[in-house]
Amino acid sequence: MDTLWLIGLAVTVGLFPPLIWVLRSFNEWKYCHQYSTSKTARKLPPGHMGWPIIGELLDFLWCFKFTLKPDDFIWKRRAKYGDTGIYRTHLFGSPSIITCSPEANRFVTARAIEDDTFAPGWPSPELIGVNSIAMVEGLQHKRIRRYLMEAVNSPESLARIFVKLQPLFKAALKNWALKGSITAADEANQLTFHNICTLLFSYSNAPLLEKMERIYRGLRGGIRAQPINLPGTALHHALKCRKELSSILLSEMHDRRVNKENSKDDFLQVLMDSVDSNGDKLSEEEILDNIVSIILGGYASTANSITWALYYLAKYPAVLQKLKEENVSIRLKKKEDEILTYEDVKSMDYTSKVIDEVIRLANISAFVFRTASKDEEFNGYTIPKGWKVIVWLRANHVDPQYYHNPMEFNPDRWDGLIVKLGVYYVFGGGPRLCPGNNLVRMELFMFLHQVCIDYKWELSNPNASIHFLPYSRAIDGVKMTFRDM
Ligand code: HEM
Ligand SMILES: *[C@@H]1O[C@H](CO)[C@@H](O)[C@H](O)[C@H]1NC(C)=O
Ligand SMILES: *[C@@H]1O[C@H](CO)[C@@H](O)[C@H](O)[C@H]1NC(C)=O
Ligand SMILES: CC(=O)N[C@H]1CO[C@H](CO)[C@@H](O)[C@@H]1O
Repeated sequence: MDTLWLIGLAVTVGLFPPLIWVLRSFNEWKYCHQYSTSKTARKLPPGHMGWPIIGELLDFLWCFKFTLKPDDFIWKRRAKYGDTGIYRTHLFGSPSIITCSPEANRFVTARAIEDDTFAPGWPSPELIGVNSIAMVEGLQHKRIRRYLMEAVNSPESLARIFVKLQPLFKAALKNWALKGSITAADEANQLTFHNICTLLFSYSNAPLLEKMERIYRGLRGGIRAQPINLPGTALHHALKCRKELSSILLSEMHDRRVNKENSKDDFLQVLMDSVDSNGDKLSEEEILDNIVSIILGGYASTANSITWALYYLAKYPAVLQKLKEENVSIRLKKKEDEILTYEDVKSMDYTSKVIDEVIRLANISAFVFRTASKDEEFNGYTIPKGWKVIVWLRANHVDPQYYHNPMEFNPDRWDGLIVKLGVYYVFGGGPRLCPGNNLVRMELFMFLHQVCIDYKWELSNPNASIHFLPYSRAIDGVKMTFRDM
């Protein structure tokens, strides 16, 4: 009996290393064998494809969830394979290329619009919409983008935002102070959702806003979920929400079409009315899909920026003090109830640097995804057709090569600092550069202007740990006391 057991143990122990070796080699062989012979000129970037099925997911989770040092994922590969700026891996179910140097990131993102080499890598096209700016490619992308930019990024639109949003910011801040203590992330979400519905559809009554928020949550849940459409799944629910949203918006558009008096001064109206040089308009489907895209692109990102701004200003009182000082010259020039304008922000240098710094440090958009539509070469490495490309933006934003003492929140670092192209890439670049970049900056100008003059706040848990999945957030939602000055 004992001998049998011992033999069994010996065999098991003896088989263990070969088994590990087989498992460890399986993905490498499966995805890379056609590149490995020295005869082919094509060479994959350095890296490893990890374990069967899961690839390198465990290492990813290790860095993002357990050690809470997300960029170790990149630093480790740099240390092991050299600073190539491009690595191969297997993540989220696909063989993938990670790019992380400014040059490689720009190689993938900043290409001519007519070049369809890197298609968007979004999941669930049926939720985002096949006509969404984030889905379409090439000339169709250029066409849709022109309308969208007119709605959200033209000087006229941006100037009008100041009139529409400042009363909302003012009311929200007053309400926060009445509460005395708040969870900043929740309040910023609510405020931002109200803002975005106002800008898009001029919606402001509470039941309608609640309904829209519920629909949004359903949609978003589906985008993150497994792609299984059965009753009870998140995707199923999300598709239902999307239908509900369509019917609300189609009837809104219908009302505006049949009666000109129903037209309003908002993004939806611009999308409905604008004509291109051929006299063409967007179709209703195209408008719908892009309204969804604006909400998906603009809601959480703006709310997070507001939350992180409060967080960093609470941690760096000297910065807050300088920010306040800038208001003197601006506010003293104005009458009691006069609001900040689009013209004013051009002279708000320090506030502008605070905004740049918040967005640099807060990793609002940590990655961008693409799919390679054909084989492509970067610095002698092949990016194979069909592989996903993960454009790793975040590492460069805190790389000491480019930023002195990178983890410090220091708006003055921007005085005369010129980083090379692709380093400060918070809004991406090239033809898909974030179309909401000015919109979010204007919202932050309005918010910071009001909050720094009239209120004071203090973090309840200054040492709350920061988590990175699915996005960067303090684990307590940034609880704080919030009072009138
Ligand atoms: C701090 C806030 C924001 C950050 C950091 C951010 C970041 C980004 C990044 C990195 C991209 C590029 C994606 C790619 O290359 O595939 C992008 C695209 C996009 N963003 Fe933003 N964004 C922000 C706010 C907004 C806002 C307020 C809107 C609302 C209009 C918006 C709407 C979009 C849309 C529609 C796209 C897709 C553009 C295209 O594919 O051509 N974003 N954003
Ligand atoms: C932003 O990303 C960097 C690098 O991954 C990380 O060190 C930093 O803590 C992150 N900050 C936030 C607020 O997520
Ligand atoms: C937070 O941590 C710092 C040092 O790491 C410590 O001095 C401080 O007392 C802590 N604050 C709270 C509220 O725990
Ligand atoms: C810190 C600071 O100087 N704040 C000023 C901002 O502007 C108002 C005028 O509206 C002054 O009263 C504050 O002293």
